[in-house]
Amino acid sequence: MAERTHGFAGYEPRPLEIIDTTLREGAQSSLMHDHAKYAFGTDDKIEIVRALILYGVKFIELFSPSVHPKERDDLAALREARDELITQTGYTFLLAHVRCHPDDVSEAIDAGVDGLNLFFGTSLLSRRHSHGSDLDEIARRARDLIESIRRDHPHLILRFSGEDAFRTPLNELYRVYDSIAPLVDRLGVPDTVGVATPEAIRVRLLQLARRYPNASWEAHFHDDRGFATINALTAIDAGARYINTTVLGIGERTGIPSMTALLFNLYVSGRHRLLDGYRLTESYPLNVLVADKLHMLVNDKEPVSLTNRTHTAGIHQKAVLNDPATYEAHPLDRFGVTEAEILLGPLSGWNVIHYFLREIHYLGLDEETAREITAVFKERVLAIDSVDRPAELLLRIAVEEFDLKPSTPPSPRYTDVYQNFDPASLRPQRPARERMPSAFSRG
Ligand code: HCA
Ligand code: CU
Repeated sequence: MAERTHGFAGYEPRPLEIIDTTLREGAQSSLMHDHAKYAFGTDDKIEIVRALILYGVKFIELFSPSVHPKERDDLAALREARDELITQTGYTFLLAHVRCHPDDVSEAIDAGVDGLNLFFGTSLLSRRHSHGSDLDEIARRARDLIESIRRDHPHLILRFSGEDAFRTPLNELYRVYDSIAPLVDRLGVPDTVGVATPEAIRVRLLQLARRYPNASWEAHFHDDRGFATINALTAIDAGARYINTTVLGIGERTGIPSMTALLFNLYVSGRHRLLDGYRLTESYPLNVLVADKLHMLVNDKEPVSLTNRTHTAGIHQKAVLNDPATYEAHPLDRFGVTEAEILLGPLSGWNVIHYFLREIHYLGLDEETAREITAVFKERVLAIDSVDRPAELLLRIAVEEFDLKPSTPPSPRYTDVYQNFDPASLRPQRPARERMPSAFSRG
């Protein structure tokens, strides 16, 4: 490992370090294809970075400033946002994702990042079709560049990844990593096209750890086969300390692991030591924040979501009434999926209120009305006494002031929808439709 004479030197990495890449990998999501609809503006990025820092993330990956002048300007704004939080949360490292190219590197350094996440395609396909360098040339160019960065900027945190590492035969990966491993703080093994299986990861990380016993490993898995989260969990078991995630798992094609899905899985499998320093109850609000930027709800494949606390099947509902644990195995309230967070979370907006009123309480309303109700609710909710639950206030406003009625008679199947938000609701309750009137007529 390199001599650590920089700011990172004083930092003791936790057993699990999330390297969040929502603003780099996430911004490459296919969702961003429709730029007019979805895009992270500077203010969005600041909000996301602040939320990540407050959540407990210490490493945030950003685009290289060479990608676009806008990225360079945004980087300055994000550094400022980060600096404002240092006294509250300690230091957060901002890392630029850069090609092994001297111009990209110097632009990132000039922009004042704390570290560089360098990458160079090592698989035969990227050698042939992407950059055209052979293995020896990759090794030489990366090594020369990294040596010069080390010499001139010893404080920088350096990582090197062989892009498409899981389609690069091990002996070929060795030819590149052998000369680079002693120079960097972390080695990355990205599964760029989502081919890896848990078994392949276990074997490969074991072999790599044997060859480079002093290296720290960073893992990055794409979800093409639906394995991204299980692969990340496996990599952690196999010794990777640094894991790339994004909020909601957004990224190229099917994306990479969702941060909250990963932490949730670690929690339910009792790996609490790995969760040190992460504010798990902020998980749901963080998901809502990013979903909101994408003009969507937290998606239904995300474990830390509102939809994961609803039960529609009649037979499920009956059992849940007797004991919610029958169909709810997981403590989602620990991850912030509670009525209070849903409605009062600092990031809750009109669309979650729209969903809450329509899908949870079956009130017929359009988006415009949801916006209006949200404005009234937000203004009034600050003044309510602690006995008055926010959901009751919201329903009173919706029914008494906006005259909302239950939407078109729900089909019999949907009368049985049942939600379980709070630990208090662990006691038996009547079905949702019967409960509804008491929710807004108090006492
Ligand atoms: C990319 C590809 C990448 C890089 C990951 C890494 C991948 O978009 O440049 O630098 O470790 O999946 O290989 O995201
Ligand atoms: Cu990727």
